[in-house]
Amino acid sequence: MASNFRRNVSIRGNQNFSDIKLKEPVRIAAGALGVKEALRHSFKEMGVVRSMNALLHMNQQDGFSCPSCAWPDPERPSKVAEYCENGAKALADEATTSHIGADFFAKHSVEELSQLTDYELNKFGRIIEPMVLKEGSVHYEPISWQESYNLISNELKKLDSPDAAIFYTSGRSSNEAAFLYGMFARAFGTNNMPDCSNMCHESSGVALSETLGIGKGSIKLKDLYEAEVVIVAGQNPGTNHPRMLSALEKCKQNGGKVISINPLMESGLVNFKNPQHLKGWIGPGEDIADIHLPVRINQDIPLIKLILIKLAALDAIKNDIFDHEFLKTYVAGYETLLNDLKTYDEKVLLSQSGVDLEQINEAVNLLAKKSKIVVCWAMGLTQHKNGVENIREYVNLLLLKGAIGKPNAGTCPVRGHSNVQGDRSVGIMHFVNKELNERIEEHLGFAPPSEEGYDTVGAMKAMYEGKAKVFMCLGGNFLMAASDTEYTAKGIQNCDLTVQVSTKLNRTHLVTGKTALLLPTYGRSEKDMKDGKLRHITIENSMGQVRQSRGLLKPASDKIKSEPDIIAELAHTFFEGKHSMDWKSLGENYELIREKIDQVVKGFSNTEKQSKGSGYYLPNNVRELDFSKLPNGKAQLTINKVPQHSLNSDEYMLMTIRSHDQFNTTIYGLDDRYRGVYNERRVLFMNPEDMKAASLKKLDVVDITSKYDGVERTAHKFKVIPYSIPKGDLGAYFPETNVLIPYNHFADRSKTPISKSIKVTLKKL
Ligand SMILES: Nc1nc2c(c(=O)[nH]1)N[C@H]1C(S)=C(S)[C@@H](COP(=O)(O)OP(=O)(O)OC[C@H]3O[C@@H](n4cnc5c(=O)[nH]c(N)nc54)[C@H](O)[C@@H]3O)O[C@H]1N2
Ligand SMILES: Nc1nc2c(c(=O)[nH]1)N[C@H]1C(S)=C(S)[C@@H](COP(=O)(O)OP(=O)(O)OC[C@H]3O[C@@H](n4cnc5c(=O)[nH]c(N)nc54)[C@H](O)[C@@H]3O)O[C@H]1N2
Ligand SMILES: [Mo]
Repeated sequence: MASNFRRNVSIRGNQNFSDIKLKEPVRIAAGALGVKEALRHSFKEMGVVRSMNALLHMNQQDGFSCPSCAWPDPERPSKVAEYCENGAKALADEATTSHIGADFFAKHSVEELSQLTDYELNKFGRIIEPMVLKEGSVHYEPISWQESYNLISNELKKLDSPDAAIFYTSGRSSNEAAFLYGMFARAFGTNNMPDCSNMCHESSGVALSETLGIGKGSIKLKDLYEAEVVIVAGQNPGTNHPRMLSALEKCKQNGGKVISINPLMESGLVNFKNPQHLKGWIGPGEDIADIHLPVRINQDIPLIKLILIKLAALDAIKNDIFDHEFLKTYVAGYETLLNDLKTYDEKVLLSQSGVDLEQINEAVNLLAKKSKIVVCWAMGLTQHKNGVENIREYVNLLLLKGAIGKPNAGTCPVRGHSNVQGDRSVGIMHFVNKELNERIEEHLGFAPPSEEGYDTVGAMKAMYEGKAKVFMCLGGNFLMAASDTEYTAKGIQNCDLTVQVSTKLNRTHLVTGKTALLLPTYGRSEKDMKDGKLRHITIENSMGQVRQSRGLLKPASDKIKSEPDIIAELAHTFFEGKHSMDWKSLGENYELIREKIDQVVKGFSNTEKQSKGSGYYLPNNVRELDFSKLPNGKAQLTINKVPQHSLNSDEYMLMTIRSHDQFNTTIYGLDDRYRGVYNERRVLFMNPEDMKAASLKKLDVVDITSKYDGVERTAHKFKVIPYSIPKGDLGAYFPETNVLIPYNHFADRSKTPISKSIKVTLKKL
């Protein structure tokens, strides 16, 4: 067939409306309703026995870790399984008994499938055998595992330079798989290892490394229980980290206070019922947030600056608000910061923040008296042009209060994917870590490349410009997760070969390179057997704790393989058995991988005893108050600019957020129960006064357009919904709105796309 053959595939799928229903937003999260909802999902997807069996073992000490978020498990073994509605949904989605293989793909072409929505694609179920989409064809067909490895090896060997290959990782992979994958990319000769964290908490990593010397959070789960104040900023735990609500509830029962900083009043922060104990099923539930500060989108810096200015004014009276002893001993930049705070006009900061002065004063009074303060945050802070600065500003608050490195205080970036933190720890990174490279050379016997590779936006650009020709993904859905969907699609289609190691069908399987491979793998809940023995993997949770995870369900098919097996067999094929690493044995025996991890990655100690039960903590310099790697050996206070938005009169600031029925690009259902939206995802949350000013009525249909550098990008057909959101701000779901995000606009230094602050205009249809 002609080599210029382009498949006629859609990046948007069907955009017809369903029959939308609206209700009042629900203020009470979780509780009995949550569990009922969870069970409804799992029974439908997996059948009764399979789901009960699985749910009972999820997050138990001898079971498997929830495949949903990275929130840690309580350290004492719980009698009742610790899981939440969305964890149960994630499990049901992975353990579904619907399967697709050769027959399915013979019947449906990629062109036809691409006309469906992401929701419909996911519903088809698990992929159960390796498939290839040959050049010039629109149907996937079966291929053997060995032929797949041969195909990838041949394409890799054809490249002019190893840097024409890209190896993406999504954060669900185990430490074992991620380690092998990262070492294979390096052994092949490239640091092109973009990962989902580039689109996620990279801003946190950069900000925390600069200020505190480690790109991870500092608290442990139990620190939350007795914190005096917990700030939850830019995060929607009721939907995305429901088990965090149990920890906040414990904190409140111990007398702690919670401040929520968010443009939206998210359910769960306002009222929470804990389904894990009886009271939650029947009682009135717990009000979690004592103070809610409805900050305007991307105006956290002016808000926090104003709080700091007010705290500094109180401190000037008796020197008893900031922790001066702590500042003297451990912190650099105090005088400079205080002088900088004097240069702002409080009135301007107040109006930029959009919050009432009274509410801010309430927060200031609370913070003034307390020092056991934890700040928790997620995407609401990281996905802005100034994402790194946002986080540094919150770190300023913690440092001034001496709320770092002591019990019940510190930083808590709440991670997304269940092992995104572990993947980075064991070597998935586009940048060069000299120490790691030295240990690789010493213990693995080869010299890793020393040039920085592509991160996510770098990878998108390289593919678009034709500089990268082989694109392999260990999990994820790169096309829909990345910004600028159209640009990303063109890039992916420029590749000669795209390879997806996946569990379920998604659009990155349909919009592909000339040749595409679909390599199906186990989910976390499935039994990984080798020679009659059950194998386990390890993962690292959001708080730096490493523990084992062991699946228990029968795998979706006997033709699928574990991720470590796939990578090891590929590497063995590629190197033809001639490499300093014995790839074949590593794939067969995870203990050997763990031995290598322990040698190469600082702090890992994966002996059976250590990683069993609740596992062990990786070293964390902040917990030890050791800032020796930072300038002058001190934690750094920083000066962060106030973001200037300069919106035109017809422009709004749009944040792209998650509904209650999705896990990133995997759409479980069409409802966003807590926000009262049913049966539709193409909706736009808008302030009622803004609607009036723009002559828009409830359920009017609009096109959303962004214009950056003279280029217009449009997301078509969204229904407007009046919602309690600051004036000038809008909210809509990702990934439908990713077409609006320009590929070349991202956070300074972390390069996280600006998914939470996109300037847009609206056009009524
Ligand atoms: N069920 C479920 N669980 C998940 C996921 C999922 O999709 N579904 N995804 C996982 C992943 S990978 C991640 S990274 C996390 C994401 O977890 P979250 O970050 O909670 O997810 P988002 O829906 O992006 O929510 C961002 C929140 O920030 C607020 N926000 C937006 N802009 C601003 C701002 O400028 N300032 C402040 N203060 N707030 C702002 C929004 O109103 C919203 O409440 O969840 C993880 N867990
Ligand atoms: N506009 C906008 N864009 C965003 C965000 C946003 O808030 N707004 N959030 C960003 C964030 S925080 C993130 S983390 C990224 C997420 O980006 P990704 O991690 O790339 O996307 P996911 O949707 O989590 O990937 C889902 C796919 O992973 C595969 N999968 C699931 N489980 C497994 C497994 O165990 N192994 C393997 N090999 N595959 C598996 C399935 O095939 C599934 O279709 O998206 C980012 N994109
Ligand atoms: Mo994420």
